[in-house]
Amino acid sequence: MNIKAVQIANMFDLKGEVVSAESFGCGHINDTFLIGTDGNEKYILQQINTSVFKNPDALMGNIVSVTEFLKKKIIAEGGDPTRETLSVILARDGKNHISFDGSAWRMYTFIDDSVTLQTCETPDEFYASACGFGHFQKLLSDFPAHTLFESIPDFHNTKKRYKAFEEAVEADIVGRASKVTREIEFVRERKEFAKILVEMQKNGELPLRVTHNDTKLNNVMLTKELKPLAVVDLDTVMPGLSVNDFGDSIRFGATKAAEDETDLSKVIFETELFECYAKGFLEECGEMLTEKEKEMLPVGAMMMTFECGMRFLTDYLNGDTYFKIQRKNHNLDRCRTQFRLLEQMEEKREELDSIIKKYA
Ligand code: ADP
Ligand code: GN1
Ligand code: MG
Repeated sequence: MNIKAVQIANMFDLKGEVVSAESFGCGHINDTFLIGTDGNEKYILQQINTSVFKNPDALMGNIVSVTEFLKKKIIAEGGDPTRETLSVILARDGKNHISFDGSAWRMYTFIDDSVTLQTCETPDEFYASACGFGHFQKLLSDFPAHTLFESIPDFHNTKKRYKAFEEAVEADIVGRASKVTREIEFVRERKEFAKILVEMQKNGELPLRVTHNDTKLNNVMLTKELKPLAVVDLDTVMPGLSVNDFGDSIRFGATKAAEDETDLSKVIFETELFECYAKGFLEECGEMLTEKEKEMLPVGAMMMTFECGMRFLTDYLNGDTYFKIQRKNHNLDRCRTQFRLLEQMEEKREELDSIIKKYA
């Protein structure tokens, strides 16, 4: 039991007395706790990572307005607003989060009787996650984008991410660059590629939409029957590109290997998984996407895989200050799986294009 989490949980307006507080989930950014009470209610308590999210007030403003908007839509389509999106629990003083000892904390109801997957075992699971994220995209299609605070500026600006990578190589503050010359070269060979989507957005070929921006498998909850239930981890809901939302799911889920698998022979990009994600995503939100967006979905997959691998490498070079790590070289292991997946996507590009054409 985490005593500090219990103390903080008691500052929120909960039904029942807090009886347990245990670390929960596998997120790389926030610290998450499952809070048990002496009644039937369970809650999710999170310490917001304020070195990543520097303005928790504005961040929570986003989450409250997005979830209120979603709840109205969910009610209108006959769904259950208490289970199909996050519900923010207010603190006893009426605020939507708590500042405690310089840190920021928030509480959600726990979405019970649900499943969060860390890897995909079957195409059906991945299809369900695609429907979940595709539906989320559709529900937010008329959300007023200008009211959203940009919680992490330039989050998927791959061109700027490339610049940050070169700066990390140059500074080499923990002396690791000489250990990863192959990975550095891999990134440099793709310097031009890094710019493609950023430039298409700038010149109007791809529209900015309200997107999730962190669509990995463990950010969508499924029912026990493996049907889509709720999209969580709404910190990065901001204006972004639909192809990146598609792509981030593919980079994480279109393989049976974990993101940090060290045996690269197991890191196999599964075209079959790509296909069932494409099918589910396009069934849910294909109608609202432009022809160009659909055409660029495979590039979104390659871009997010490239960008994420490059971010892991950058963090490794910077001494592991951004992503939580559980072991030595963790970020390097993560980087290598991403680059292995990207190589396979590049080889299979034509096949991926024709799969998209089939469902577009
Ligand atoms: P991070 O930003 O660190 O990834 P998340 O918000 O994704 O944090 O939370 C971590 C994990 O906790 C999620 O992957 C999910 O499994 C679980 N989780 C988050 N919110 C809820 C909730 N309201 N109900 C049940 N589980 C949740
Ligand atoms: C982080 O928060 P989490 O674990 O869902 C990261 C994503 C990365 C992902 C890699 C805010 O996601 O951008 O793609 O790790 N989130 C943030 O697993 O940086
Ligand atoms: Mg998460």
